[in-house]
Amino acid sequence: MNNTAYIGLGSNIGDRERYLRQAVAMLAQHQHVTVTKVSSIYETDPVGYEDQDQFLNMAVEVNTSLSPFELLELTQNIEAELGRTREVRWGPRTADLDILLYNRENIETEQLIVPHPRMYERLFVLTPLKEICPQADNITISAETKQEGVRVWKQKSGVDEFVHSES
Ligand code: A4P
Ligand code: MG
Repeated sequence: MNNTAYIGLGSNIGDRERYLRQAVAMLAQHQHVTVTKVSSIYETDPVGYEDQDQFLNMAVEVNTSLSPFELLELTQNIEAELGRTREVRWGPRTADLDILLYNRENIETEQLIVPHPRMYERLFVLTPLKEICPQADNITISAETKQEGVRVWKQKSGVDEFVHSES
């Protein structure tokens, strides 16, 4: 369990909070993953493809013995299990899990790019990430980034409360 990774989560269909909680619980259930921190949940205006409902976004920190590629496989399985449809790029989804950081590694393959290439211009990624990730403190939000459209929706709690409370 000696790797630290940060995962960004988003949902904008159906019971959005429930999808986020289920996704975090499914990460936590994996034998080789421990969820160590959870951010607040934010309600965010859609970016990219704007004609869709508001998202809930959050970030989690995990400790894991999985490689970056194994972790990607896990996050994709969770997305599939939570019934994600992929009709429109940047379009609506029940649960989207992006690997934001994996230790301090730089990975550039066809399958996986870490740090996540679009995170630096996305307030809906950086705001929750900065809450839980000391190394993200140094990231400055670029001037072109829209500085609004991200509001706290549910305050941050402990991991156990987050995964187990049913509200
Ligand atoms: N991939 C490469 N690097 C990574 C990584 N670090 N983490 C590859 C996860 N996946 C990575 O992703 C496409 C491919 O990216 C994967 O097969 C994987 O091999 P996807 O999840 O299938 O497609 P997507 O999510 O529709 O596209 P993309 O480009 O990941 O979209 P984004 O950038 O995630 O944007 N607005 C708000 N407010 N909140 C949101 O959460 N999300 C999006 C989606 C748009 N607007 C949003 C939000
Ligand atoms: Mg994605």
